[in-house]
Amino acid sequence: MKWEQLWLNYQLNLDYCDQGYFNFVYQRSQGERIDNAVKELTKAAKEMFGTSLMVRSNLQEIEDIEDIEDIEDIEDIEDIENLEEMEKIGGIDEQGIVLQLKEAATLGEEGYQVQFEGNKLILTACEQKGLLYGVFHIIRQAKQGKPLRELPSINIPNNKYRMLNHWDDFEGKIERGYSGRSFFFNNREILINERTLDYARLLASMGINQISINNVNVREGASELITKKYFSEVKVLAELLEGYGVKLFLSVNFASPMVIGGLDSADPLEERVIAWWQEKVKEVVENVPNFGGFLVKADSEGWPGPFAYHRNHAQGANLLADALAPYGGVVIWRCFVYNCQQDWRDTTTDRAKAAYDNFAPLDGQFAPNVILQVKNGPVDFQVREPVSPLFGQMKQTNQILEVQIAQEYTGQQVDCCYLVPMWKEVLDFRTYCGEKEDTAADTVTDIVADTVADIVAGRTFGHVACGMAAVTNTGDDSNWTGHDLAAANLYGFGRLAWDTSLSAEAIAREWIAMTYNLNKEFEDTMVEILMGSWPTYEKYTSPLGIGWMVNASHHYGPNVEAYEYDVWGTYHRANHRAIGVDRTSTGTGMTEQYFGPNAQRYDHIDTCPEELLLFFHRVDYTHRLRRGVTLLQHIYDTHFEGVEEVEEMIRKWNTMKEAICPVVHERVLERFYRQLENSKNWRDVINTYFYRKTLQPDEKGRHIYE
Ligand code: GCV
Repeated sequence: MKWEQLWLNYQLNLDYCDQGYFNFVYQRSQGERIDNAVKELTKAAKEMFGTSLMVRSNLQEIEDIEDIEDIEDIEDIEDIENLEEMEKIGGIDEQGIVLQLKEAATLGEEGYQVQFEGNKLILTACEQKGLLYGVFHIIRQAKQGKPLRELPSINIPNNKYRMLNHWDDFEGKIERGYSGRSFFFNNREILINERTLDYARLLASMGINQISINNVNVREGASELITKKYFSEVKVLAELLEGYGVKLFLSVNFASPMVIGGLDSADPLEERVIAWWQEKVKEVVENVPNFGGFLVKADSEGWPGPFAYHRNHAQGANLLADALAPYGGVVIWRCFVYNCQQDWRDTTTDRAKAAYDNFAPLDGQFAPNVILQVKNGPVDFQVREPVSPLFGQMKQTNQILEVQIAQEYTGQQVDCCYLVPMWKEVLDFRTYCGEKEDTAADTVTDIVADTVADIVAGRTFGHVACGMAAVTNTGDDSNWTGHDLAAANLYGFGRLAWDTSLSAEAIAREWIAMTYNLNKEFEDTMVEILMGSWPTYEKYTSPLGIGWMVNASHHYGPNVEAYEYDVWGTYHRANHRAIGVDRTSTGTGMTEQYFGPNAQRYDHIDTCPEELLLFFHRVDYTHRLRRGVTLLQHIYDTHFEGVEEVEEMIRKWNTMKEAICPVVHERVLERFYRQLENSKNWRDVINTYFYRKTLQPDEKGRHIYE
């Protein structure tokens, strides 16, 4: 199957002011990633400007220069050590881009610097990766039609880890995948082809530097990925990705010593288990030298973990971390640990408290190469959740923020839902984790950098291994993401993970400019569609942070009580009078997991942000919201509005018919019609449910089915 190029689809733009720079590349330093950067520049120059990029590299130039007769100063060609020197002597002075590696402590491993000298743009980095990212930035600038002189002079990523997690199963299906099958696996074989290469290019272009390729639910024999049966393919894949600055990780089963090792235990404190992991990691690293490490889902939704041996998660994670440490590898350990066998009649157990309860007390006990991966919210990627209270609690533990690009609960890439605004809210959330600091004279008392973005970037506690990860939304559909507009989420995640200060709108505009060729008016229309899409989705689905109310198992479409009497701990407990779980200090006590100002804000119904009202409080339908309407009326209003807004999105999309390629326009339109049906279904099911509970009609007399 042929696949599209997303934002790397270089279109001809002969009006671009700085295309002259794409005539020459002076490659002053050598290496595989730099070669890949040059290949990308060559491709971009050809497709955007019809130019054949001339590449001058040290080695080539030494050969070329022998042909230059009038360079009298050169007595011994071997004395010329580098291209820079030769450029001076030989007068090679065409407009172009210089790529050079130089020591510069401030740029770190991945940053780059842009300077202009005469008619050359000098791109400098300490490591090859920096040049690769810099080149993609130059191309991005050109693709948006912006002058190269407007590039920031220095660009360094905010987060060290910028990771995608694939939930690809070994047979080729993708868990919560809505865009076809895996392009990594088919029938327990690893796929490596032209598409893999294009994927690596896409990853580097948005700044992603780590991926785990297999599902955290390590099923269908995927445990064998760390056996000799698969080493040669894993190695080839790791090398291909490495060429684009991407480290390969594998998800592993905590019980691997039993599943593939023939032991009868996986107890993290048992000597033979420890020895097994050490031997296993050695074998992996010997065969796959670029290997990044493991991603682990343990004691979670039925998957094995240290609890089976009465050990805690620090003991579990350290077992793998100690084995990886000699090779510089890391363990990314997920905090998605909760009781999934709850009795709905038990009102004291609160799933939302579980990650905090299981991990916060272990702060200080994790090995330095363990990184805890924490979902953005305390439950599970719902359309609206508060930020997980675990952020800020673990001062001595590396943390990664996990979000979900795949829209499991936000429309499954059928409904348009641009998620960058949600992630921005999470990143900008102030935890107030500095407030409880010791006030003794010699300790830091004011930690002002206390947002989630600060914490995962390492600014708050000085962690060096931390960042952001996301469950990806890619598959083998020709457009990669099922819904064409869902590619904005993929791109947006990468860009945000690199620079958390970017606004959601700026990212949307950038993605649009990179992907489509639109005038300002159409760009604005598309921005409106994207920016309005999350609030719209929220309006027609479950109200005010209550979450769930989806069909069981596949999680698409409304089903108010599907999880109400089930074991998953996701209850709304609606009756004829009220709805919601009391998570305040007089309820389950979850609000107390937050630092002072947040704990107080969430604890009181009058100060609780209304979009989270039903997450933290049990509220009567007659309760008046700040805008004066009752809770019940708010539910009715938002559900009618949600459908109207989808209709408006479709109207807007139709105004863009001339501006978007017909195949894409039609593809998106088809999704919008499905979204409209979905929104109507949600509206009617939710409104009818609450009408039946309360027997109170809509104040505005709109139709609610009985
Ligand atoms: C990979 C949710 C999803 C599961 C997923 C799990 C997780 O429960 O429904 O499909 O499993 O999250 O994050 O591990």
